[in-house]
Amino acid sequence: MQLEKYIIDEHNNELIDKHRRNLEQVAEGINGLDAVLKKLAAFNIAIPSWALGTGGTRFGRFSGGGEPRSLEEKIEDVGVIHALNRSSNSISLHIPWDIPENASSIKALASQLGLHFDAVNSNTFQDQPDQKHSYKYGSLHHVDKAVREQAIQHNIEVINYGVQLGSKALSVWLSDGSNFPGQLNFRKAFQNTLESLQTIYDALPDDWKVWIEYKPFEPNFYSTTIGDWGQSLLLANKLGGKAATLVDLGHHLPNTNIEQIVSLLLMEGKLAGFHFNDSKYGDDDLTVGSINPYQLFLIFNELVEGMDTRGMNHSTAIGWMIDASHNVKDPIEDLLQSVQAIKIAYAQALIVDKKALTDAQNNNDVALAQEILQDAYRTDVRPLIAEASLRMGGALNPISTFRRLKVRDQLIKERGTQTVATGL
Ligand code: AOS
Ligand code: ZN
Ligand code: ZN
Ligand code: ZN
Repeated sequence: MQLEKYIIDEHNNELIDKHRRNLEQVAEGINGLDAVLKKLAAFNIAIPSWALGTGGTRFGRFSGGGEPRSLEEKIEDVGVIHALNRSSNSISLHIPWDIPENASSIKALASQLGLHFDAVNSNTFQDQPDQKHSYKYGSLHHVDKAVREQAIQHNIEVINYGVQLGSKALSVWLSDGSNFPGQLNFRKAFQNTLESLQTIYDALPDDWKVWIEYKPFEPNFYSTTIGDWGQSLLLANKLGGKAATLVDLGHHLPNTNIEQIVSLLLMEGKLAGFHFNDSKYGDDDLTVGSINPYQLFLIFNELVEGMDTRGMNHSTAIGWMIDASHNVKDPIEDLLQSVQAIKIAYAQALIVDKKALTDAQNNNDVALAQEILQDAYRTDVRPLIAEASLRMGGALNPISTFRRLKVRDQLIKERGTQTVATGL
């Protein structure tokens, strides 16, 4: 299924008068409005292929109907999202949940929908039916070299798929760790991981990156071999310039100051990018901005300040991805909400009065510094997001348009009600 632009325009026409009034109101208080709108229009966030089915919690799968049954249909769904919000022009594949067997036709389908392929993800946290060695006790860190070799080969295979599709990065998330004290020699586990990653690193094409994700716990509950940003950064520094640290927002212990981590990784040139989501307890993978939108804003505030200081292009310098999904929402609506939340936080960060904030910091005027940040955070920037979308040919209100056009009903008609997509 493909959404035609004229159908989106029709719905926009019903909303346009109200939109113009709202925009006028907020525009008044914003310096350099046009520059802000241009940045918002250029901003895109990759959609994870595994979020398009109603997977969500790992403990049960409940079909919502009309879910993608193949990689082609996942790409079509991202096409729908992108047609609506004009901010989701890429998809991130997870191998072997996705097998791009016929790369050239997959690539052609994507580019016909204005999409390209973001980072490819490897999977050495599950055993596949045909594999020789088990990952029960880990993969790249495993005590047995044969298991490490198998996991290395899988990562190289993922790179090869990615090359055919035009991806430029490999994301590695390891579930490697231990459940009980004494189970592992931490140092040897780390060294094995480094050695394995080095072999994968050496197989990267010149213009590729490897992004190293960290996570404090789950599925292992005593130690994780790449457990925090320090361990990821240590690996990335040892590997070299093509390696960097990927920050998944849900991969922190409660109340961790993620914005500070982001600021320092950026300073070091080692921030690979993000897996955006939100959480209340752990790696909940909830819709971005659903629990703590202020934290998201504070992260974007560091990003904008840090990127501007380093002269980085906001939209292309790092990887912007979502890693969220749940089974009580329509996955497309859920992803549309996540992208909107990210764009709202980004817009709020763009309108922070940077000069005034720097002055307040230099004068130790703590109250004023807070006022400046919260002034931006409490601005309703939604008309700016809507305007940027409109200018790019998208919907003023992507979710209402999705509902209005009864997209899910059409997908159910096409694909049926009992569809459970592959993935976690
Ligand atoms: C797992 O917790 C990580 O967030 C990974 O990014 C993983 O590959 C992804 O969530 C798919 O399960
Ligand atoms: Zn993740
Ligand atoms: Zn995760
Ligand atoms: Zn997560």
